[in-house]
Amino acid sequence: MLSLDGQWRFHLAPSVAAAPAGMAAPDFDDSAWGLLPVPSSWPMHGHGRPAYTNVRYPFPVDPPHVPTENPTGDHRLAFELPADWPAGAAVLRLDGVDSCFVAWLNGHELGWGTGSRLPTEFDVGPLLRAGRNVLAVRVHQWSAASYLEDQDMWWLPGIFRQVALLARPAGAVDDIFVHADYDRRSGIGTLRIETDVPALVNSAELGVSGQPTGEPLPVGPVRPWSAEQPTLYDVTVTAGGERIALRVGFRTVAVVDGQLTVNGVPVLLRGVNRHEFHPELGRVVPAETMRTDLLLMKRHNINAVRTSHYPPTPAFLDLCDELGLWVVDECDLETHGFEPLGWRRNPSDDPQWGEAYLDRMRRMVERDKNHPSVIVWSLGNEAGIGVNHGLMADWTRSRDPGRPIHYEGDHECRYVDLYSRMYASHAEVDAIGRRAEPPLPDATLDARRRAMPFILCEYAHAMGNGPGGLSEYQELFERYPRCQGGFVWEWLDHGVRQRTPDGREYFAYGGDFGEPLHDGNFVIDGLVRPDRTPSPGLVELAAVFAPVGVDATPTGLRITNRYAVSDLSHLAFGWTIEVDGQPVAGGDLVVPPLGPGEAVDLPLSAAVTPAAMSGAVAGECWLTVRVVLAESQPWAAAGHEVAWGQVPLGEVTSSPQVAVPAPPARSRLSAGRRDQSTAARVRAGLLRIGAGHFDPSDGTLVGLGDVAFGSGPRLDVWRAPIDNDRFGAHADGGTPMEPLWRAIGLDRMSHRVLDVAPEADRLTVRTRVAPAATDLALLVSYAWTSSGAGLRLALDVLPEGEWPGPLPRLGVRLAVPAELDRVRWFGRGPGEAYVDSMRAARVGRFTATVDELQTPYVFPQENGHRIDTRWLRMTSSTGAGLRITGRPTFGFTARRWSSSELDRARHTHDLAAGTEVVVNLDLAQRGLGSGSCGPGVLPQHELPVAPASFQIELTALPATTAEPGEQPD
Ligand code: IPT
Repeated sequence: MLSLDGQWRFHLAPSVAAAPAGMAAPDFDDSAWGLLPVPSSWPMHGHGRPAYTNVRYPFPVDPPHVPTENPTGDHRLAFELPADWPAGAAVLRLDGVDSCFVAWLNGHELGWGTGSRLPTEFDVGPLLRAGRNVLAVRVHQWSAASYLEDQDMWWLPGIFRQVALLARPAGAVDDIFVHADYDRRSGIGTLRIETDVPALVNSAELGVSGQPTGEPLPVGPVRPWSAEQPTLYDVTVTAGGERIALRVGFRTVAVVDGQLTVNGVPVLLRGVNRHEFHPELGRVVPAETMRTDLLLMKRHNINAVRTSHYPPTPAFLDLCDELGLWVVDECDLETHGFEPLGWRRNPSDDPQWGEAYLDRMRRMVERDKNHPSVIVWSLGNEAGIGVNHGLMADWTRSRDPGRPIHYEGDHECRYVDLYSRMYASHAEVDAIGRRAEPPLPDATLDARRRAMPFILCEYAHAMGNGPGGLSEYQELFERYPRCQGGFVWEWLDHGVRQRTPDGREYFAYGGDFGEPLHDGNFVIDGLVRPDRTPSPGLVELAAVFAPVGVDATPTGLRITNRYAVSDLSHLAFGWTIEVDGQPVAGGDLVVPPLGPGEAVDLPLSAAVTPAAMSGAVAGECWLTVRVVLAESQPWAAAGHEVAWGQVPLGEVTSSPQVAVPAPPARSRLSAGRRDQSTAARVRAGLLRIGAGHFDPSDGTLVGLGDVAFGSGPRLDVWRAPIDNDRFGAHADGGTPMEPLWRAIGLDRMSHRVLDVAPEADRLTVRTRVAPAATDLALLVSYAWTSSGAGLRLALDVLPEGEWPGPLPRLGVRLAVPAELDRVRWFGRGPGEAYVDSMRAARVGRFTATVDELQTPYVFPQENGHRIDTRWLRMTSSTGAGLRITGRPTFGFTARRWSSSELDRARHTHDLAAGTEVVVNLDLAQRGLGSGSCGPGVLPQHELPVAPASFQIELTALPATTAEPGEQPD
């Protein structure tokens, strides 16, 4: 093989007519052309610009015609044929060219190709010359084939996968098809290798020596291939002087009794949809990035990939074979842009397009059939339904009966073997799990579909902050044998790395390149950022997908093995007990080597009761069990955490009482007045309760001990809308929240002071909080009392009027000096968590800076919320600051900008630190849901407008006040 990747000469013309004549001639003078790397997406190298649309075609829908303005990229490469290149047949292979090309070698036209994510091969042997050869490739951005490639991604033309020359010895194999079945009862594998010419099979590992291809060879017992244990055997096939190295995995895929099984065992797909994208290179994904993607997936308990919505770079499937992932390999086919037109003239049902559909399916199956990781063929995505899908399915079934066929758009499951849906709500999945979905009109089709396994080929749209509701889906997948999991949409944010003129980096999305038609940040909907930084959504997914359950029971804990084939012997279990977030005891946990699906209940020993805990710390006591790899795996080192769980052990009260921090020694505001009683009085224009000072005109807290508030705690119901608030709930027909909230005016509430009523040791402030132009209101009462060193706030909220929808949040907002940027808390963490996305947040004691609390979503929105906080300290470098104690808990965000600034920002660089830290203390926030494409927030995670009460305590911390059990800052 000779790789032809490298620097090529390149010229871009705005149309076919404007492209240079004669450029295919070997002696054409291309010296004035620039250089372009191949493979590449040319708009990523300054030639034209990327453009993003989701569903809509960026050109008039007039199949098969495309615009006259058709960017045409001419590529030329002069290469030396190595002196020892064998004479005879040779093949030129282009693994991916978007979208249509013509190729010439030494001035001879080789032919043309379409099918951007599919290989094209040309016989070139007789055209090769000793020494210098010239390859010319003319690529058109648009072609009739573009109608079949309307996937939700950037439009990026170019030769974006490798180009190679392959010598083909006489008598060598042109086609090879490995069938490697596994019989679970006997443990025997059957290897049958089909070749187009006679050839010999060898494998030292399998004890096969010089057997002819074509015959079934019983081997073994063998270790079967699975995503959990991806055993591969080296096999060679020899013919025509050529030896072909294969890596063979034995596995048998079958639908048995309404379940998708591999090697006789039902599989649960814990999957993601993966597009191929790189923030600088576009459609070119370097090998290291591909590996990074897969390692991240494995480390986050993902066991399956749908190659949405086209076959991936071939090397990706080698890695899936090696590292172990179940793959749904999807054909390069989508005609979604016909949907807004009522599917009029959709190619899927037009026989003129039949051969084009078949060609795509054939090329995918023939390319990828020897990968054990590929367990399902998918006919494509969002192309409506039509006779051409039938052609694809029929051909595939006859060519490869060993894999079931998937296509979500086939709602009646006429052509497919699996029932698949996208973005079905939890309630719908529940009905499908019970095989109780609404019937199809045709009874035969209905019976057939009802007997099929069910998967969600897309669910839990990971756009921006979210998705919420993952654990509720997983419960359904685990409850119903018919529900075999699914694929979260999607793996990656397709943001394009850019810099502002002053050098600040950000990621661009639709519209940022001046596209007249675009779909904005809908292309930013992944579990990892464009640079592959995991989002909180991915961390949540890892916890939800954990292959080992660690759950509290009334008497202890239950360990559940959720693997399909592995026992637990590759894992180590450790436990820790923490009181008020401080470790007091720990050790190893002995867990029997449970088989797949087995569980064991472990009672807690008397040694871990709160009474038995001693030490300086009192408070909440938690047992945490961590499950880690006992030994290194190819995808993670020993000690990597695969699961964890917590058991609440109650309160430790036997220890000495925690000392309440003393009031500030030298308080700027209260100097000289500490001997006075805590009764409320007006002094120097301020109203004082204990250590707190209030503005008598509106009852706002202006200072507490040494802490001066930029603004005191005040009711707040607004959050910078998340994408799931902004877009319509697609599957449950719900309305998007953001327009409703803005119409009501939640982003512009005004606070009218009704009453400021100081009493002995108490200040009651009543306000009416309401937006302009409506008669809706929240009547708020703030009752402030002294708690000695600090202040207690009891907040009561009473709604007035008919509120049409839920609130984004309910709590108070305050602003503290910018230097109080060191944050420590006891509650759930370490990462952000919301009521419907908190499986990954454990109860513990955590530290972060204000800057570290932010999640820089590519499209700025509410983020960074910490839930179930018991106490929170915000201190400066001296250790002085503020402690907030929940009664019992609260959620918080702390950031250097306001929610309004966050709301207005369109890119991360729009946010600039101000002179304060804005802190929100929430009684509750509405859940995240998945409404940007799919069901909204589940009812139990909504935040309806209702009477509410909320209590917290604020204490000023003098410098170097430490939490019990800790060293001072
Ligand atoms: C679904 C598409 O299949 C997927 O490619 C992506 O566009 C996703 O939506 C949105 O991000 S189709 C939609 C109509 C449910």
